[in-house]
This record gives sequence, C-alpha cells and structure tokens, in this order.
Amino acid sequence: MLEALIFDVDGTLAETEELHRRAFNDSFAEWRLDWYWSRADYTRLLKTTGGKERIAAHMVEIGASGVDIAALHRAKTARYTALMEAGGLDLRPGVAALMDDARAQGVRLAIATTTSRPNVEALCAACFDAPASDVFEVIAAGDEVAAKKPAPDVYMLALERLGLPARRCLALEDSRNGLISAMQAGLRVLVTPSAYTASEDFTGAWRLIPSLAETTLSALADPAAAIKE
Ligand code: XBP
Ligand code: MG
Repeated sequence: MLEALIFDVDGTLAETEELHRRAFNDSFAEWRLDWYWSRADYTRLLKTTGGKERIAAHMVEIGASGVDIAALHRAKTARYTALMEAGGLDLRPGVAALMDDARAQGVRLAIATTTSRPNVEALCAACFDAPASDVFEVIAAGDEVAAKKPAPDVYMLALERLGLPARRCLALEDSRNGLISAMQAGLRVLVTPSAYTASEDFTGAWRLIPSLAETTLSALADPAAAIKE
C-alpha cells in the first residue's frame, strides 16, 4: 500500500539547476571572484551535492583559498530565491497532476532535498503560490543532515518525520546521487532524468521514465506494475 511520495526538488520538481548555476555565477561576479561555471563545469561540479560543498570542491580544483564559503553561499541563495521569485520557471511535466492525484487519494507528500530550505520556499511560492508547508506535509532539506546525498540521511529524516517504513513510500529522483541516497534508505526509486543528469547511471532504479507525465498514481501504487525501461 503506497502511503507517501517523497520528492527530490532540484531536477525532479522543476529544472532548477540553470537558475542555480546563474545564481552561483552572479554571486562570484558580485564577490569579484574570477570564477565562472560553464554548463560543462557545472555538469562535473553537480556530482558534489550541496552548494557549499560544490564551492569547496571548485576551490580544491583551482587551488583557491581564503573565501568565506558560508557567506558566499548565503549570497548565492539570496540571488537564487530572487531569480525564482521573478517567475518563469514551471514544474516538470506530470508533477502537478501526480501531486493532485496523491492528495485526492490520501497519499501523503514529502520532500527530501539537498538544497537549502529558502530555495524550497521560493519554489513553492513560485510554482504552487503557497508556503512549502502547505504543499508538502514533511520537508527534509539542506543542512538538516550532516551527510548529504548520496548518503541516505535526508531520506531517513523524511521517513522519520512521516512515521512510515520505507516499504510504504516511493522516492522520486532525477540524479544518481539521489537514487543512491534513497536506495540506501530502503526506498523504491522512480527516476525521471533531468537536463543535467541525462547521461548518469541509474542502475537500481525501480522505474526509469522520461517524465512523470508518463505514469499515474495507480501505476506507482502497484509495485507489480513496475517495468524496467
Ligand atoms: C540538488 C543539489 C543542491 C542544488 C543547489 O539538490 O545538490 O546543492 O544543486 O542548492 P536536490 P544549494 O537534492 O534537490 O537534487 O546551493 O542550496 O545546495
Ligand atoms: Mg535532484
């Protein structure tokens, strides 16, 4: 019996990473750092989850030091939320319909994300015109866990807050890091690859489909209906 859907945010609910990349680059310029992350750079750097961890990984790559990463990341988050509030970003196909179905059928909705909570609030305001806590019953995000994806911590936190066993839930992800995190938490994982993760290895996914528009809640609720793409 499927009792809850646990959504990843970036790349799963919406194609947000180009907005993140712009917020990073605009912050680097504001801080007069001669750093610029191209799409190719960002594809590589996205393997490191978490914005602060990603900046640190970049600094190791280029041998940089002496940057207050937490302060720079706060500036980036302020820019990201402003870009999100400016509008123009839609949910990925099928996301709103699946969430509406889940609400109608009494299937609970949760978030398990590496991104920062203000970013979840900004996305919910922009895409649902509501505070995040009105859209998702449970939210596990960003620095609430010490070990970010692919560690299972954020999915374990979401399960704990839901008070449900993994077998009654389904994780929805776009990235290999997210797939590994959710699998290690004991969850079945439905993967819808995003623009930045299309070439990743999704071995172990319960289902792999182009978007959530390709499925229905009843198909997700019946494990026997699972088909490996
Ligand atoms: C994707 C991430 C995040 C975002 C940037 O999170 O790894 O780090 O790229 O957001 P998700 P922050 O688990 O939702 O796919 O700068 O706030 O980390
Ligand atoms: Mg993601």
